[in-house]
Amino acid sequence: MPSTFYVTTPIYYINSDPHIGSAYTTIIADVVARYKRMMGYDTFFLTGTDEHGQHVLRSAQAAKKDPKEFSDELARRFVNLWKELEISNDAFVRTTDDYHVKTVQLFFQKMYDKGDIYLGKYEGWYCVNCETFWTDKDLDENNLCPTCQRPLEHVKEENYFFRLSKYTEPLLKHFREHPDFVGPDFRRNEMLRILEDGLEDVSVSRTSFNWGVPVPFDSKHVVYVWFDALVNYVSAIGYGWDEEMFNKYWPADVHFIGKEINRFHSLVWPAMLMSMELPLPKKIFAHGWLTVNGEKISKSRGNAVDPRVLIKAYGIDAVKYYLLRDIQFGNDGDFSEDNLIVRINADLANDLGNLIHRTLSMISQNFDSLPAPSEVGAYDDEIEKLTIETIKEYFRFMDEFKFTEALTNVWKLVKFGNKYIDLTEPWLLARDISKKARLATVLYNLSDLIRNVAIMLSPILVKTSDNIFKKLGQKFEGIETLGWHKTISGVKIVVGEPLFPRIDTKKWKKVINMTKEEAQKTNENSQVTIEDFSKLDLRVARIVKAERIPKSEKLLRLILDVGGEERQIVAGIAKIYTPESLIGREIIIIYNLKPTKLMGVDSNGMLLAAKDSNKLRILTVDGQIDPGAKIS
Ligand code: ME8
Repeated sequence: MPSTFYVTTPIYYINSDPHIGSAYTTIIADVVARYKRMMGYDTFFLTGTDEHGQHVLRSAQAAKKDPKEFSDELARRFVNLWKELEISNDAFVRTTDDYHVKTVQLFFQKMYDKGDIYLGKYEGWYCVNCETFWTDKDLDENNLCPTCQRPLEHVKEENYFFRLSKYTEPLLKHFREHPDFVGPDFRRNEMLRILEDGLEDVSVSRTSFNWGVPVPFDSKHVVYVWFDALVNYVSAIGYGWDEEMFNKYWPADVHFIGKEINRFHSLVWPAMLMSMELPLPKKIFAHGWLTVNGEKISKSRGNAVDPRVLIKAYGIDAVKYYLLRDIQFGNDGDFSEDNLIVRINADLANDLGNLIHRTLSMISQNFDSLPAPSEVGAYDDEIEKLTIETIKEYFRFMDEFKFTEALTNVWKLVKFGNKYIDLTEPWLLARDISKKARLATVLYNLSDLIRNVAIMLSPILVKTSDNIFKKLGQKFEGIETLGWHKTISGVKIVVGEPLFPRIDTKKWKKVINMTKEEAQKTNENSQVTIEDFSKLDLRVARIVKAERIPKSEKLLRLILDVGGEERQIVAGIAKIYTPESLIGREIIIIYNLKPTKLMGVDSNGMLLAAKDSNKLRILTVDGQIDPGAKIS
């Protein structure tokens, strides 16, 4: 049986825009999922959106939208963001999905039948923003929500209650028997303290509104949004609808969450699972909170940074590297744009970028292909030993979610690579033909170090690692190839451009607090020159024939007249345009795009279309113009 690994993020409330804080947890979970896949685990990575409850309902009402329509629109933002951030989730759960709703009802019914849910009256405080009940003893003199510091509402409702108190002792026992159940240790200790005080029963239904999962046996009630949300971790992997999948992945190996929702995950959720007689997750890891440039992330401060702005300006790999390297996972941390730039210049451009560029340049100047090792010499033992040690330490740190340490350790090797160049002086070896064999070994050793670094970085710097492999003419053939002297020699290498250009801090405008559009316009990195633009040959084309491509919902085959020349292109617009509606229309195409095949059909060019969050429209010209006309 292959081993499985199941990792989750919190499911995010749809009514706040995703920011660098929500992206942080998802990026971490993605790194872990990629690492586990690389290690050969059959990995399942889940994220999603939390769409029920009073807060979402009120936001929908404020936007004058039906809550389901509102949710559909906003959930898409998360789906799209994760795509842009190259998040490799295997599923995306929405709490409005049918299978999820049914599973929540199954939980509620079973727990009720067992006597763990009973009808009662709730009177106390409620934070609509955090969807959390609070009692007087939780509050200080300001009567604000202890988590988000917003005003609370007084609630008096008939509610169903979950007999959480019954699970105090079983939970204490579980915590004692599984010291690693909650991480980091100081978060486990916080939970233990709450447990030692004894748990009180909690409200698990609401009656004052109806945007939620209906309680199966009492239509006046909807299930409390947190009860509903926590069930996502099992509903998404088949509980109640695909037993085989559920048994394959449950219990989860790790739930990654922020510290403010630890109580729900480490106390309420395990108690619900105990009530359902299901195994508990192996680990809950509650990380700290990020601030941005020293301030709490909030819309009103304007620092709820859209992660897209950052990746546009700095690149996804650099942002990820910075987050994992500079912020000690588990503790609170600050996202500082200055420090991000320092990391890019020092670690990525200088240490890693230079090592690779120097090595590849010397190979291309002195050999036709990547040379095989030949004559051994001084410092070879050292580079081998350090590579092997680094790999060992890397596994240890990654397995413990110690990303800062894992990267610091890899960088020790990167720095040693540069030092090895200084010590072995390959530029001197290159001057003397009798030293060619030694030069071959030095450059092979460096290539091998770089290849090992690329493998270790691959769960984090996905694109960069892929690029390094291409530059070295290598293919990643599995984790067994992580080790000394497993680089294939005799292959063509590609020097190309350095991987990370240095940021000139004198000219650079920082992007935090900018909108996506401003950021795009401001920095040279994301600007194109007129020469760049002139590489594109854009032309007007008239559609003369259009038809659906069999077995494809999205694709149309279009025959175009481009100034007397007939062209065929394939366009993904079948869901929006019928073939008939397109005949005779004048569209804009990229004329000099490399031809490709889509669903086996040749496509020679691409039409341009504009897209917002839910519409797509083809670009046309303002009035009649001859097909073939150039766009400039
Ligand atoms: O709580 N720093 O959703 P949510 C680090 N729907 N992480 C942060 C952060 C910050 N400043 N801000 C947000 C909910 N996060 C519930 C969860 S799960 C069954 C239901 C991350 O949209 C962090 O992971 O408020 C935090 O726990 C989560 O976003 C809260 O997301």
